[in-house]
Amino acid sequence: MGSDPQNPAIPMAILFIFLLQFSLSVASTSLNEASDAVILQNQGGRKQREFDYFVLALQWPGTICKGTRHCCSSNACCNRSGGFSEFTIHGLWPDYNDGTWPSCCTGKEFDEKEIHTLLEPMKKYWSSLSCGSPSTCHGAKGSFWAHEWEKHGTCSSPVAHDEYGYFLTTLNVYFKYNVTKVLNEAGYVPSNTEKYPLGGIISAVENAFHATPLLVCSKGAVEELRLCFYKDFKPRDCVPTDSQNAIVSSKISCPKYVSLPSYEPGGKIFKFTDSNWQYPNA
Ligand code: U2P
Repeated sequence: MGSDPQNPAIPMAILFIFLLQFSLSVASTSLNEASDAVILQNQGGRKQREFDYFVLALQWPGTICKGTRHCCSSNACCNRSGGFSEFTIHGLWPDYNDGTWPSCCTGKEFDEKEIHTLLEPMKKYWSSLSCGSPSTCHGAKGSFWAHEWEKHGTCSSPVAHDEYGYFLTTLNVYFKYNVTKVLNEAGYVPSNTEKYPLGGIISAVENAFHATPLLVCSKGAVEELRLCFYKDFKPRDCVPTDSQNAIVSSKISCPKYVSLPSYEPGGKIFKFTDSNWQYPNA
């Protein structure tokens, strides 16, 4: 069927109907998605509703490693050659808008085999910076990755469906929103002598990603920087709360001027005792 070149109203009308149908189908999909919100049930039978948004929590190894008192083979502060000059991943956390979050949503236990193709970037960018085995959801002890998957990853449905999807998604978001690069370009580089304005760091991230991050400090040094995302991974402002009872905002947790300490493992000498590394004088 040819269209009348003298009367563009006919194809325009067809286009309009098509666009109308398309937008209605998109709208009905979103409505269905809203009404089909996932209710997750953890092993204890506790029901938890679908999360509202994601927090990508990044840690600053220079600050965390400086507090290392005890070494072991799983602590990258002790055994990483070349030190750290960038943020590494703490976790991707599904959160609620009210500042709380779901946790331990299914009984799916961590299985390293499922992410064997991701191990190289995982070791480098999602390093464990402590020896303590964080307790996992079901009373068991596990690795850092096991903890993050079992506590947070299992709650990230319907966005990430399984362990591989959870870790791959997190790595991709981490690489796409490269905070270290943004800060370096703004002149905020690792240093054991410089102090930087907190507002300047926040503005640099806001200018790059058009959303407000949350910073957590320890003794005046940046310990964590958190970026927040809608479920489609478009950046959004972070909610300045940390747990049900304690409000944590960058302003409360961090002073006006903060440091980004550098860290070289060679700067400290560790001794190896049996399965644990310790400071010589520990
Ligand atoms: O901040 C202390 C710990 O609480 C968990 N947390 C914090 C903020 C948030 O938005 N979501 C969240 O889960 C983290 O627990 P972890 O993963 O370390 O067990 C955070 O470290």
